[in-house]
Amino acid sequence: MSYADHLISIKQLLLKNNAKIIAHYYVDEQVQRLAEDTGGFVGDSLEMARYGSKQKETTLIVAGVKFMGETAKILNPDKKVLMLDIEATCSLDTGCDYAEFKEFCDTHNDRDVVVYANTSAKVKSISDWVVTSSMAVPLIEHLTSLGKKLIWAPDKYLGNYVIDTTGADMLLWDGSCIVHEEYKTIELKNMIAKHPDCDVLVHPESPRSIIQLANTVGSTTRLIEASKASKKKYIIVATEKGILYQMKKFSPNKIFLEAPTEGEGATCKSCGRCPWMNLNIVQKLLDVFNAKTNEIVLSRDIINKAKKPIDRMINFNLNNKINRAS
Ligand code: CIZ
Repeated sequence: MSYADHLISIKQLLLKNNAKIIAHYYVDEQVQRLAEDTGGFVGDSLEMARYGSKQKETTLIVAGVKFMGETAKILNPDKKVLMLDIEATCSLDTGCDYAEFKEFCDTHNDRDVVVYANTSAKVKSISDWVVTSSMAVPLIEHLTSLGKKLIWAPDKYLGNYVIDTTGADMLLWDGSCIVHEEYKTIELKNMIAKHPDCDVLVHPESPRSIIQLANTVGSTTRLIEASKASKKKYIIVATEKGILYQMKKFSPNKIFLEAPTEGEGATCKSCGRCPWMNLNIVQKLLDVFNAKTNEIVLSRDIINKAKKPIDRMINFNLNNKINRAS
């Protein structure tokens, strides 16, 4: 089937089922295009959640990973939320088990609990704050100015970046993203040396030695903005390569290079591609309404508890007018 045929079929299915597609920057390029061309949305997890809440359609199709579907459900409990693939998860989410995390929090109950959006609804339900990478630094600065001691979970690299930037007193959970953890420092230095006329854009889920080589460190939205603003010919990108679709769309004349994941210490995970984001393929957009097993189901209790720290995040963002591109 051609792209045009897919587009016609998917538009009809969406109309018939009163549905809209909400996709993440990290999914397959064709899926992002189909979301855009059917009047849906592509963005980071915070924007996806916000956008979903404003739609009149009764069904949201989430092309991304499970925590994004759960956040969409928490903010839209009366809508049906369908994942393109219910097995699509995230190593940060699976690496932060609810029972173990609860024990950790109970042991340090003098600390406020801040969790990254990349966690399960259950983990969010026992947290004080949810953050995305776009607002981690300003929120932690704010909490630190109030004299708060914190627990941070699950990404230790993002946690360390926040501590380096804000000086916060945070206990870190030992989690990591299997994609960002794989970037290789010596190989990145070599790539920069080969392309001196370059900007280096790095997501803060990367190790500190990679972050130290960046011109810009930030969320997916921030990195896309930085790629647009860059005056350089070469842009080296250290984040999931699905994002390159958006970057190339806005800057067709720039040359984008994927930060190296091969080299000393590389494993079969080192491909710069998230295996779970990669489950979001076009065929599943055609099958999504018949799949039966891909609906996000959460109890009212979890929805009510997890909504509190998510609402706090959204309100903090609004009150502090954090730039969408930060
Ligand atoms: O929050 C998100 O969407 C993720 C996973 C990354 C980012 O930086 O936007």
